Amino acid sequence: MIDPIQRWADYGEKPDYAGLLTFAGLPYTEDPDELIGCDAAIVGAPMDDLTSDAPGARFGPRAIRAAGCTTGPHLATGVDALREALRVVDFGDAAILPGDPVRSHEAIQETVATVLNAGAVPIVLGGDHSIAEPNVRACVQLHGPVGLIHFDSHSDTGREVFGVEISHGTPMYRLVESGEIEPARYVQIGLRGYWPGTAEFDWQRERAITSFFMHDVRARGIHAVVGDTIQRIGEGPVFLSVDVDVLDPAFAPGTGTPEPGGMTSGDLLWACRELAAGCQIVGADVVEVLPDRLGALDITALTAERIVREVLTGIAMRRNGTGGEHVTGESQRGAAAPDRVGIPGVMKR
Ligand SMILES: [Mn+2]
Repeated sequence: MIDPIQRWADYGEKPDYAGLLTFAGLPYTEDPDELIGCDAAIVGAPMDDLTSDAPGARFGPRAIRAAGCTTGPHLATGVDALREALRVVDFGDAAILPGDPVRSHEAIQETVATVLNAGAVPIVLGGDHSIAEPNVRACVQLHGPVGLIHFDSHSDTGREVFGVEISHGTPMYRLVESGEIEPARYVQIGLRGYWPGTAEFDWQRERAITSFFMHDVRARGIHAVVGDTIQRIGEGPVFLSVDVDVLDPAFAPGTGTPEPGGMTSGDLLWACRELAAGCQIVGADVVEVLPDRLGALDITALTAERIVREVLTGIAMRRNGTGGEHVTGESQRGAAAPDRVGIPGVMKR
């Protein structure tokens, strides 16, 4: 295990641009034995062979890591998920093979399964959205059929895309048809634009899959939509899949199939934390980041990095009993922060 912060131990954090490139400066290992005792592990899945539109998501994991900063308590909740509340490591990238999506999916599934078998929650950085299939499959091997919370501007429930059955537009269809995702515990948030069509939505309706379209989010507000989602998911294991194209391209231009009229970063970050605090998340992925530069100037990768942090913060809140706003019934604003106001040295940024 290498802890990139070790050389800066006197300061408790390292400069973001220096040292080994890991997610949020987390300790790095490729040894499965060192996953024992971890609560969560970051896995990169740098493949984009199955995109139907712009390629480049293979560069996502590296860009998300580069967009990170070292950790400290979250200002809204007071939780330091990455270094205090949870034990989290960066488990590196799955051994994907360029041009061989089948064997790449096998490698992703195997790497995610290694994390799960050690008792840790896998957080997977994509990659095109086809990687949700091996990610969910690995979770199902351990937990049985799971629910799915799916942020996306597209449903990804095509039977095929351009006649191709294994694609970034089909993973959710395949996982429902195989019985691995429970359709009654499958909630989509943020759908908009012009795809898919009637056939796909008829198929979804027959299976009682829940769709909160972007116009629902706009009309009802994200707070109500997240509350309904927590109710639909209920008890039991659930996978969280975040396609960054759910965000408006103004917030996340670096993605393969951008669709105007989407969510704000603020709403998505809060929703990810709240859902992780309110549901039993057994695995998560953040996909379709097509970086256009390395480092924190890439706003899509930067937001993807923060999405992972919010998920981990929510998982920490669920475990320590703090819950989210839907559990406690009160807004977080002012709930966690006041006793830390004015304490020198708590936050350096
Ligand atoms: Mn998608």
